[in-house]
Amino acid sequence: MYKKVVTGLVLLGLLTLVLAACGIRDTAAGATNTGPTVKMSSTAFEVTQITIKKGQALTLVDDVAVPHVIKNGTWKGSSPDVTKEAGAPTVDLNFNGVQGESATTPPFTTAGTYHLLCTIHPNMQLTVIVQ
Ligand SMILES: [Cu+2]
Repeated sequence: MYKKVVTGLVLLGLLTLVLAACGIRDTAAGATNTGPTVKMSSTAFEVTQITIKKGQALTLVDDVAVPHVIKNGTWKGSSPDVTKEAGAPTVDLNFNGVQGESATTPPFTTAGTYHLLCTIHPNMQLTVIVQ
């Protein structure tokens, strides 16, 4: 009887160690490939320009219940020009008007200056400087 209880406690201890080790590994994996976050209001990005490091991605968060369609390009007057610069990742993110919705671009792997726009809202654009 005593032996069974001791064996049970030892097994429980081992299980705890294994679970703790897994928890640590999960946290480390989740920390990779992060980059800054830019929020969006109903018709604009919260900043007009952001600087990131080579290899980082950009996470966009819709702060309001308004849809946005984010692509490579700039507004030319009242027309969206969705030309993608050389070296830029292809960005094509759809926000469906759900407050708090977020989406992440592919990583920016080449240093340079790039432009993103929202095809719905005139002059809603963001300059991304990759260093
Ligand atoms: Cu928009």
